[in-house]
Parts: sequence; C-alpha cells; structure tokens
Amino acid sequence: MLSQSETLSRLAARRPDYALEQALYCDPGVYALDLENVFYREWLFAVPSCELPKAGAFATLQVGAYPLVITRGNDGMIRAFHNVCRHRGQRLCAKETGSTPKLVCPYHQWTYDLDGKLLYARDMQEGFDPAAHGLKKVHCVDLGGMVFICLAEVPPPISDLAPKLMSYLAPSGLKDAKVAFSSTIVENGNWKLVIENNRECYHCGGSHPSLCRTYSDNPRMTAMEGPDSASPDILDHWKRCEAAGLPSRFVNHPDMQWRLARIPLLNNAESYTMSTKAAVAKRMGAMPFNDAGSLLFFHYPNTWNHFLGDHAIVFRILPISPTETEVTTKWLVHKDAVEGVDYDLETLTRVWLNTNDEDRQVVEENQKGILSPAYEPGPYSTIQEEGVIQFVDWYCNVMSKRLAPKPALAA
Ligand code: 3BY
Ligand code: FES
Ligand code: FE
Repeated sequence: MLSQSETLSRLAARRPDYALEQALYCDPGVYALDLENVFYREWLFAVPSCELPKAGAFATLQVGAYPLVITRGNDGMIRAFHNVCRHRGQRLCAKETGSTPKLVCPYHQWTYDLDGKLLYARDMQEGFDPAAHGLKKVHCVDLGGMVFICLAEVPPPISDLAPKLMSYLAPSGLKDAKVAFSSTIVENGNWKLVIENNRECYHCGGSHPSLCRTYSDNPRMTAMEGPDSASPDILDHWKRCEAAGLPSRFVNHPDMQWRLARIPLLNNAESYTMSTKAAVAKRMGAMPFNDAGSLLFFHYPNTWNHFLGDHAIVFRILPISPTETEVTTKWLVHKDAVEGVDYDLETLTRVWLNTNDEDRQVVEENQKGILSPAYEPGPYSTIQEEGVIQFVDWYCNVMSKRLAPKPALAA
C-alpha cells in the first residue's frame, strides 16, 4: 500500500502523455488518497433536480465512506445532509429515492425537518438541546437542474461553471423533466479507467455498434482544444443552433475540469436511437428542433452528460473500491411525456444500455490487463486521446498540489 509521499513521487515521475502506472489504478493507499483529495474535495454531480419534484422528496447516495441524503424542503429548496442520525448514528434513509414529510430515524424515531432541524426526540432528559443536534449539512447547489454536492468544508469555486452551465442547460428545461428510467451498474475497474474510457472515442468503432449509428467517432467531437479548432460541420451546427437561441459553442474551465459544447449527430440523426429518429414525441424544454445534436457536458471527477432535443441522459460515477466503480445513468424526458404514448422505454434506453455494457466490458478488461506484472504504461494517441490526456493531467495536477507537504507556519 503506497504512502502519501510514495504516491506523490510516482505522480512526479510519470511520463507525460502516457497511461499511469499500475499502482495508480489499483493500490488501496492511492484509492484512499483519491477519495480524500478528489471525491471529498470537489463538487460532485448527485442527482437531477427533477428527481426531487416536490417538498418531501429525497434521494440518497454514498460517496466513499459518507452516506448522504438530499431533500427538497417545504420552501422548495434542495439541501444535502450527512445521512447519519445525531442520536446514535443510524443511517436515516436507506431508500434510494422516496418522499416523506419528515425524516424519521428508524432506530428510536428522532424526527428531523426536511431542512435538517431536529424536531422531536422522545424522552430526552432536561438540558438536552435539540438545536445542537440538527443534521450535519453538506454543500449543495442546483445548477439549471443538475444538483451538485461538495463534502469539503470550504468548497472550490463554482462561480465560473454556474452561469455557463445554467445558460447552456436552460433550453433543455430540466426543471420540467422527469426520470423515465434509471440504471445502476458496477464496473470492475478503477474510477479513473471509467473516466478515461469516456474521454475518447478511439474505442467506439470497435465497441459501440449501436452508438456509432448516430455518434461520430471523430476525435474533434469528444475533445476540442478551443472554440476555433472545431471542424466545419461543428461550426455550421453552432451557427444554426445559436441562431435558434441554443448556446452551443465550446466553453471550458482553463484546466479542463469541465467542458460544454453542442455537437451535431451523424447525418442529422435526431437522437441516440437505433432508428436515429427521436425517441420521445414531446421535446424537452424549449428545444426548437429535433436535430439539435447533443449538448455534451462533463465535470471531473464524476459526471458526463448528453442533452438532446427529445431527451437527456445524465451519468454519475462513484468509486466503491480501488477496482470497482458504480455508474448510474438516468434518462430524462419532458414531465408530461407519457410512456407508451409519447415514448417507448425500450426505444429510449436501448443504445445507452448497450453502450454502458460495452464500456463496462472494456473497462473491466483494461483493469485485468493493468493488474498484470507485465503491464507497462503505453502512449496515448495525441490525435485520438487528447481528452484522456487532459483528464490525466487534471488528476495528476490536483493530486500533486494537494499531496505536497505544506510549508510549516512561521513561528
Ligand atoms: O459519452 C461520451 O461523451 C463519450 C464521448 C466519446 C465516447 N463516449 C461516447
Ligand atoms: Fe437515530 Fe436513535 S439512532 S434515533
Ligand atoms: Fe465507450
């Protein structure tokens, strides 16, 4: 198990534009450092806000060692808390999603308001102060329908992302959406392999027959260097979409932690379906046409997303162990779209259920090969895998900065 200083020197010794060495993809010490320095420090995508449509709705998730619960209060606000009772520590809500007027602990029924306040604790002695025993808060923000949480005491700034994400997402009307289907799978691979796999389409031709009907494997679609490096078909698409009021041009964080861009699908395909036609008759929000392509949004370390004319697909990854990662995918449609009338679930979900399973297989085989003593990091293609290089650079920079010994305070 690698120590902090050993991990730091491995990061410093890495060869740029090469895959990482074995330990960084499987060592329990590195995994603990990944949780501590990335997952417990960064903003993480938790749920789409439409999953909490009314006061009393809640959703739970597990981030490393932390069980969390997200609620919508009677004031309409979405808040996040540690899902841990302040009496003897029972996990409060075990269900993944649900609705309840109050959060009642199943052990001794301490009862909390949706805003975390302790309302009721039976037979507690005089001097017990309910106000000092509210649920512990977790930072939480709803950006245009995507709820992010952050476990850090002082979260990193989100003010650069917030206005961009909200304006790009506005036409998709996520607030007026509903979850049509949700899938959670576990991939037997380190979380970084799951992200690396997502950040390139070098593997798409060989792995994704159904996705490739509509998604171009042109590397420019997956990783763009900046607004001017786009190819003519992307520039034409931006022009058409922006004229119709859809923010589309490439925007990114300077260190590439996140990126937004609306890309065209192949041959004016409308949606990720086998037929290439829209899966949902009722369009999302104010989307002006079906062939608006896909608005791509990723944010490291745990989400990538596609927003189409007729539906949206949001992805969340959460690490479970050094070599296991949970991948949750949700298909969102207009809240008034009726299953069996406006859409057929099989048609809606087929392509990405297939694609996720194909990605699971490549990630698992990737992990198996990396576990071999014969594994030696190989070079990324700078033509095809620029997105992977950007992710690995982001990860190594963040980790190196946070693992570096802090200078002693002057006396
Ligand atoms: O889901 C995605 O965004 C990525 C892009 C390339 C491969 N995969 C389809
Ligand atoms: Fe929750 Fe006792 S542990 S009420
Ligand atoms: Fe893939």
